[in-house]
Amino acid sequence: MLDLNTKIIGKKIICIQEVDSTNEFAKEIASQEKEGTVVVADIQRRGKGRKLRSWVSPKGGLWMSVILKPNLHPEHMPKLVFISALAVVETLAEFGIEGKIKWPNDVLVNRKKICGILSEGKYSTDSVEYVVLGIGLNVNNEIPVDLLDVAISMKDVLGFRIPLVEVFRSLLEKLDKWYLRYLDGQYALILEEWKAYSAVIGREVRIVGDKEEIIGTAVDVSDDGSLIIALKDGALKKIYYGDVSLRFS
Ligand code: BT5
Repeated sequence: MLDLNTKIIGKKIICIQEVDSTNEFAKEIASQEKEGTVVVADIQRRGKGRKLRSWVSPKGGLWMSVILKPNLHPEHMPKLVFISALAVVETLAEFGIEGKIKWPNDVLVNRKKICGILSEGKYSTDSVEYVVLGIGLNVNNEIPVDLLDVAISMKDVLGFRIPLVEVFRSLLEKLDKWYLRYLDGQYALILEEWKAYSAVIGREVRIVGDKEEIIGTAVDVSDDGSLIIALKDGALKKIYYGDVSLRFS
């Protein structure tokens, strides 16, 4: 039994040995579940990233999805990715690892991706039915050769394996703490903390979106989840989607 100290997150935990995707599984059951229910799997056969990219999910990693039903306007949904990244960074810190957040959904260690976050949801223009927050954290799993330049695990950083269940417990507790702050409307605190751990703020970045590529300096994040870029001519532009790479690093 997991001895959890949480108010909402993890009151019910569904553990599966092997599943296509914990996010897909969680979405299927989300309407019937109370918020806080967590789906966790040893292995994902078809772990998903954004835009149909795949997320490599062999045994040894933490692959989980949390069902949330915040009674808030959908405009506040992007901040759920921020609180997830904060919970991951704090969890890493508990194990002596310094993580940095790369907008919008990555946590990096030594400039390599240790965690990806995928938020999906069902909502109308003015209310949220549910949000599924998917978190993939490389813990003891092997990183495939073709990702070794861009991905890293906690085991690789520390040089030894750590109990997956301890990482899971820590992450659920941190997520619970940040989710309570989120429900309490502590958005300024969330943005400030996020910025404190950001790998992008103050840096020159290149952002590849669906239709355009932008180069500029990342100066801030906004309450609506966007990244604010100062362009060469000094104009500010809000970016809502894209892949960021840090320049001159
Ligand atoms: C993400 O997408 O980073 C979101 C990943 C979310 C995974 C979790 S696991 C639990 C839940 N269930 C799911 O099915 N998904 C969620 P994106 O920013 O699009 O990044 C995807 C890219 O990351 C891939 O194209 C690879 O380059 C890289 N990648 C794949 N597997 C990785 C891994 N295990 N570690 C680090 N990088 C990886």
